[in-house]
Amino acid sequence: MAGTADNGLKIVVVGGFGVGKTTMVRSVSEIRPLNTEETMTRAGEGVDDLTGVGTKTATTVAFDFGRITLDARNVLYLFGAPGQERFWFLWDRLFSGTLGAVVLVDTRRLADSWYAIDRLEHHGTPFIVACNDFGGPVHTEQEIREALDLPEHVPLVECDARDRSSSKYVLITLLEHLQAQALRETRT
Ligand SMILES: Nc1nc2c(ncn2[C@@H]2O[C@H](COP(=O)(O)OP(=O)(O)OP(=O)(O)O)[C@@H](O)[C@H]2O)c(=O)[nH]1
Ligand SMILES: [Mg+2]
Repeated sequence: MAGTADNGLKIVVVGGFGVGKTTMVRSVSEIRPLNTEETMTRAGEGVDDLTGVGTKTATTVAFDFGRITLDARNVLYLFGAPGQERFWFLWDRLFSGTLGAVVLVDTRRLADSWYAIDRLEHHGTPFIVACNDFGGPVHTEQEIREALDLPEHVPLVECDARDRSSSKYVLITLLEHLQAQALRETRT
């Protein structure tokens, strides 16, 4: 990796099992991302709830890692969290030193995102919520905000994690949110 960038910004993509975190890190990273995926085996049957993610064959067991160069001095390091409940103990470590987070949501399984939001609020890590398009029922923004108990100041966007420009837009929304928050803090 280039030794020139002197400002590494850490961003985490978090959310429930199979919401598309690895897909998002893969689609935006400019390096071939490090994935710590393992094939899902029959041992996971009955443990992993595959409702809505029936065709899934691999799952993240540690984290995904990707990189995006912003300019000559600033680099984004993207970490994708593991989604399965038995790996959630890794999240608190992953959140340390994080500038901000994207909570990816599958609107068919909104409750799966509660824990991620709860942990981020606990850590005081700023975040935005991105609804990944799985072709599920269309909810209004208000319905999603209510289901997630999401305050008005937290941005809520839609995305397709498989699409590079869509995933980029999510990251830009997060960076703008962080910038706006930093501005507010310097004024007060
Ligand atoms: N339809 C649709 N499928 C998607 C989208 N994003 C990801 N997928 C698919 O959903 C499945 C799960 O994606 P992953 O990226 O592995 O999800 P994950 O959140 O990393 O999963 P874990 O690490 O196991 O928690 C894969 O089969 C993807 O191809 C999307 O935007 N739309
Ligand atoms: Mg994954």
